[in-house]
Amino acid sequence: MSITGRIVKAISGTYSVAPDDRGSAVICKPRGRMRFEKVNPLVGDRVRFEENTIIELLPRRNSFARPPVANLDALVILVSAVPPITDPYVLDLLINFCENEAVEPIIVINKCDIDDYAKLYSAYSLAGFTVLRVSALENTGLAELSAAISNKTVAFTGDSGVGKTSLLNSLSELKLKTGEVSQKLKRGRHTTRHTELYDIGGGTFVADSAGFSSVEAKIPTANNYREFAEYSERCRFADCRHHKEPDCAVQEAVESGKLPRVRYENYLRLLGRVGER
Ligand SMILES: Nc1nc2c(ncn2[C@@H]2O[C@H](COP(=O)(O)OP(=O)(O)OP(=O)(O)O)[C@@H](O)[C@H]2O)c(=O)[nH]1
Ligand SMILES: [Mg+2]
Ligand SMILES: [Zn+2]
Repeated sequence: MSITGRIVKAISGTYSVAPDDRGSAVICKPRGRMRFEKVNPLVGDRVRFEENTIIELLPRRNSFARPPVANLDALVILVSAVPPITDPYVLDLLINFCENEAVEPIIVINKCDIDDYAKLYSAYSLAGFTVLRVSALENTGLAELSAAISNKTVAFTGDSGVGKTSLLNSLSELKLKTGEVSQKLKRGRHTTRHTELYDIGGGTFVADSAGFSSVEAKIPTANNYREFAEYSERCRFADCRHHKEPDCAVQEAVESGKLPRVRYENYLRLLGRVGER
């Protein structure tokens, strides 16, 4: 007899499934036909399984390639002004993935004990995003973050070394392995190597996964700049791309400081890339 559950861990084609009846997790492989159909189960996927075989993937609300997770309530994007310094363009790519999947991004500036990334904080707050400041090292800002993710299933994402696992440890009783940031390369060492969903209490589940050093894999669409909407209706042309068109209310808002310039510059860069496809 088959039962339903949720995938909580994925390591090279083997999955741990937590049954809905709250029994302990069961190690499963997808059944042969699913592999044949190239269905790729993800952490967070709801499945039907029988003994040690996943027999059906239930419909998803949303899914991501980076990190490889499904059915999120929010995506927590970690950034840092300390190596590995987050390029706002990478942040915008991740935000665009969220907009495509209608998942709310929560931007978290980590390592604020050293630098609180004031420029990024003001630009993304101005754009209307939730931006929180924390230090996983000194345990500051954790109450606000806990409140923002309370009772939700979320994933932490961001460059290797930005402090995803450290932050998860700080928010919970977990003692997961963390890694150093290479002084020479100013990059993390890819310490976390698989994706796993952790129950941190209060109905909150957090997926930790391998960090990345590039997200160029799939270019999202450029029309996802939510803060442009209230201005773009006043552009002279209904199909204004806010680039070289005259009487563009978006460009005027950027010039007058009502819209953050960094977002606009990333928008133009993305517009160019999308056009290349
Ligand atoms: N100063 C400071 N260092 C931090 C903070 N959070 C994490 N670190 C350090 O950053 C390094 C990387 O932390 P990890 O938690 O392993 O980073 P990660 O994002 O999980 O990295 P991957 O698993 O490789 O993707 C460690 O040396 C941490 O001690 C912080 O708030 N302040
Ligand atoms: Mg990690
Ligand atoms: Zn315009």
